Amino acid sequence: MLFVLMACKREPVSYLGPAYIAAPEGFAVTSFTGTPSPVNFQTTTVAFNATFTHTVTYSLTIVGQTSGAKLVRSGVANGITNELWKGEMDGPFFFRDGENAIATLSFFGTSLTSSVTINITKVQNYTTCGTYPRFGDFETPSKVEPQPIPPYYSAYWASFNYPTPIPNVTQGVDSVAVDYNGKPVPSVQGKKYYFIKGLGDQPVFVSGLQYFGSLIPYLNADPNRVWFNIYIYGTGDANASVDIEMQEDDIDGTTGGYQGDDDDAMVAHVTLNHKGWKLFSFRYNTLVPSSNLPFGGSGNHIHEPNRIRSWDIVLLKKSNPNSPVEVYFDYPLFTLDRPFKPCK
Ligand SMILES: [Ca+2]
Ligand SMILES: [Ca+2]
Repeated sequence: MLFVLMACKREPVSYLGPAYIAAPEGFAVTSFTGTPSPVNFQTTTVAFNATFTHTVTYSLTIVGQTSGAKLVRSGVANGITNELWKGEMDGPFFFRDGENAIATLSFFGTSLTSSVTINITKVQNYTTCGTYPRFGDFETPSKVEPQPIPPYYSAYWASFNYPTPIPNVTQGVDSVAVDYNGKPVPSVQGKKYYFIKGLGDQPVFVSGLQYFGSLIPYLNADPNRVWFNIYIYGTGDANASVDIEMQEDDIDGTTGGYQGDDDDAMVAHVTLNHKGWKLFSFRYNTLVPSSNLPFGGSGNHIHEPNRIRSWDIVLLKKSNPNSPVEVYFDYPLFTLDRPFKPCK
């Protein structure tokens, strides 16, 4: 086998630019494996190995058959040796527990492909990548949505439309929502996400959701090091926007906890004019103090991420008070020193 590969290397190949080598006539994949399958990414890693008859530009594309999650790696070689996959993905969509992922080798200059199937029993636990608001994957609706008996609110999440409903607003956990354009909203992580939609009863404000569980351990005190990340689905409607408000218990505050008229709410303004799911990441020092004096605009204006005690995501109508708006979001996570990227 070694002799054959070496002999083949001497064959003429088509160079189409410095990084592209097309497969010559007679090109073949002589082996391709991805092991182990099934795989539990919380305890192990998949290794891909393959041999080709010739050195060629190849791509290894892994696609989750339920999630649509995708990872692509490319190279120029006559095979791949212990190419490790820890379950990470390129785009916003996460791989899912229980799904099959098909890994396909494709090559420059030929339609030939070769595939193997990896069954994922468990995806990685990405909550270990940072400080994770409890139940922030929204996979357990009873831990997020108000309950029909006291204490009304869930343990960590409070809907602004409960217990007093806001007219013309619906919000909660979903997995099969359809947006105002008639398009199904796919799940980006796991099977569920949170949504807020409607016209509300005010010109700008529609509704919101608050996380008020303790962020334990408290976040790092350096606003240059702390990032907030969240996946948000947009429909391209520039009328739709959200304010993400981090509520601090300022160091000079007069009363314990966050007081809207005495402490900072540090805000990220996000216009939802993108389409589909997108990961947004904000460095904490880029957030701006709220301009709303009784609601976070009267603090010390010092970024104190270690003093965040709660945060809100608030849906707003940015330009047209008569047009209803919508937002879908999932997997908020605070990270240190870098934006969230599926980690090891
Ligand atoms: Ca989720
Ligand atoms: Ca402050």
